[in-house]
Amino acid sequence: MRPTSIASVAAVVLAALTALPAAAQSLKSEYKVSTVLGAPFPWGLSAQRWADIVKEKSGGRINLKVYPGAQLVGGDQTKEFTAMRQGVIDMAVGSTINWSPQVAELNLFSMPFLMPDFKALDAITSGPAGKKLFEIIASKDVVPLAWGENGFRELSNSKRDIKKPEDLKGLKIRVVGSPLYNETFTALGANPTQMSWADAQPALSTGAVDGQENPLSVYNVSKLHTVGQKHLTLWGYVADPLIFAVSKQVWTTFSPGDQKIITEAALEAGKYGKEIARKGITPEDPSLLKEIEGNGVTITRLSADEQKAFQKATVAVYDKWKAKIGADLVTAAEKSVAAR
Ligand code: X2X
Repeated sequence: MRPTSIASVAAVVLAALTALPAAAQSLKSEYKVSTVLGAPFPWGLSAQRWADIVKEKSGGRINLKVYPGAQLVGGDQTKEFTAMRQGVIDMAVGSTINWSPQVAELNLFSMPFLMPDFKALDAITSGPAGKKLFEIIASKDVVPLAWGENGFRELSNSKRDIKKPEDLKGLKIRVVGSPLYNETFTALGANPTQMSWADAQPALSTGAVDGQENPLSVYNVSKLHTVGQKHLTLWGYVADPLIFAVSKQVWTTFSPGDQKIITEAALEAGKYGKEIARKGITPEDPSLLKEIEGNGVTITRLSADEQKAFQKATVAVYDKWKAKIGADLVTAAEKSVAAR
């Protein structure tokens, strides 16, 4: 070997060696995690739990920071998925509703009266439909890691108790995200209007809208009783799981060991999120319901027949969207619910 080639081999070896520590240090000082709701909402608490576990398990090397209020996308929660896809947002704990404009199949969870209870929701997310949805998300440059929970979305308004579809007639109801919500509320005789959560709260307090639908934890932490939302109906028409996910562009920069840490932490945080989102709203533990009633709110519980009337009124919407979402996927979900 001539001296010059020895020198050039040495240069290559040296470059490779110096690149090693550089690769090990390629972690960013902060990974931005987008959410709509921060702590003390269960949503934000579960995102924070993800960050805490990752920090601990990585010995402080990997720093996730939660940015609530969809602030990384200027408050427009329906742009979160696209921003993550493009790598503008590193990570998110996002709602299937907010991602449904980009991932149409996620409308599955917004199908009226598909899921009668938590078992049904879990049967879907842990079954073939849930697996398929993760595959679809992964095909769009976003790596889904775990399911979390916002919750069953119950109906509140400032005007009257809602016991039958006719009671909704003419009420202005704030909805989010997908046109499926517009169609569901229109079928029920209401007057739906779409807006972000950031816009919804002032709209409720000025009376620009009469009502909204959100999980009871959201209703309570947001103190919606203080903006006139004194009529609450438990109708369980849809449930809203969350997904812990990482932008693919960011994901590929992590070592397999760090990917494992981030995945396991997401699974643990998701489990925790489900637990706290379900607290206080079951027959065994109605503490949150009691607290809401204590604030002077009338809670209307529907009998099976009363609930059927709402379901009947939305069947045409369900059938139309079953075809739109994909009959195979919806059928797989229906089978998981039936077999729960
Ligand atoms: O906007 C809503 O209603 C909320 C907070 O539940 C979601 O982000 C889906």
